[in-house]
Amino acid sequence: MSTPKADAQFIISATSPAQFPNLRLPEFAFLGRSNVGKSSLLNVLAGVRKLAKVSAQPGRTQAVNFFTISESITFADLPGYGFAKVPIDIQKSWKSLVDAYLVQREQLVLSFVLLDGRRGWMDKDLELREWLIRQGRPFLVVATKVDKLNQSEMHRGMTSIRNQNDGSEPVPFSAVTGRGAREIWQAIKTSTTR
Ligand SMILES: Nc1nc2c(ncn2[C@@H]2O[C@H](COP(=O)(O)OP(=O)(O)OP(=O)(O)O)[C@@H](O)[C@H]2O)c(=O)[nH]1
Ligand SMILES: [Mg+2]
Repeated sequence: MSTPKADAQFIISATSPAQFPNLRLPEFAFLGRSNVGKSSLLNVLAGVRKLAKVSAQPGRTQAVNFFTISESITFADLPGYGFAKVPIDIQKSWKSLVDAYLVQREQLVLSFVLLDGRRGWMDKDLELREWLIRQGRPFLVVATKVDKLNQSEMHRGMTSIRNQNDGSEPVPFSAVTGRGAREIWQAIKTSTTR
């Protein structure tokens, strides 16, 4: 895993739990609102620009996309929530797919909960947080798009995110500058060698 850029592979776009692949590798999930930057983060970590599809149109991905990295871990790019224009029946199918994933997935070792650094926690994010805690699922909060924040906005944003996360520090991340990628890789390595 020392050269994560070397080998990132797309496995499957699963639209139902029956399609979740059984690769027996430690898995990391990317969760968060639509458009928050999940696919962009995954691409930066993998060192491949267009591995996971980044879209300007929110709410497009309604599947769980699986990738292997150097044949040693898997990444699961989950569909984003909270996009108001998505029809209610699709929002429901999203919920059942993500619920099934988070309940069943034995190989899931750590989830990344992504929050827009400018917005912090929104209602749906807090619901997800409660849900992960109730399920006993470990997670790390990542504040995205911090390249858009100046120093004082950054300070305010991180403080507010931390305060609503039992004092746990979020990782500031930018897909534009690459800031935070090292810390996130460190968290991945720590969870796989535990
Ligand atoms: N400035 C800036 N823009 C970003 C960053 N990360 C993502 N974006 C932009 O935000 C938009 C959404 O990014 P995605 O990575 O597709 O977001 P997503 O969370 O995967 O979205 P869904 O798949 O729809 O849930 C794209 O236009 C990205 O280029 C970042 O760190 N900085
Ligand atoms: Mg995406």
